[in-house]
Amino acid sequence: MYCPKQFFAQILIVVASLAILSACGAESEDEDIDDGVVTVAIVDNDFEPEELTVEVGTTVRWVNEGMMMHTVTSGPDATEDGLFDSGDMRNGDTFEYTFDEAGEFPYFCRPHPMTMRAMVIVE
Ligand SMILES: [Cu+2]
Repeated sequence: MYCPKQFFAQILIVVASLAILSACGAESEDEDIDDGVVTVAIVDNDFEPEELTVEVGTTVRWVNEGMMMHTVTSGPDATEDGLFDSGDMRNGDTFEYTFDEAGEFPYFCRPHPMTMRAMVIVE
């Protein structure tokens, strides 16, 4: 027998399930690798991961997840070499750089040069 109330309840369940599924889908966009872009997290006070190996042509995206201000500044031994510099990054800010040549690319954070040093290795 056709029961409109039951039919309506089933529609509600389907709609609710779709809403839950799409919410999960949105969360999973924050993966480490997304469209060939590799993400490095900046926290207080560290780069995660500190050493990252990527292929030539990869874009690395740094995301400041910390509450303090940080920078992504290229150079060995916390000495700027001028290849890249994010400028001041506050919580939620991002910076991207595409590595078009193989090599080792050390970088650091200008406000925290003693503790925040990391490296991108491009192969
Ligand atoms: Cu810092």
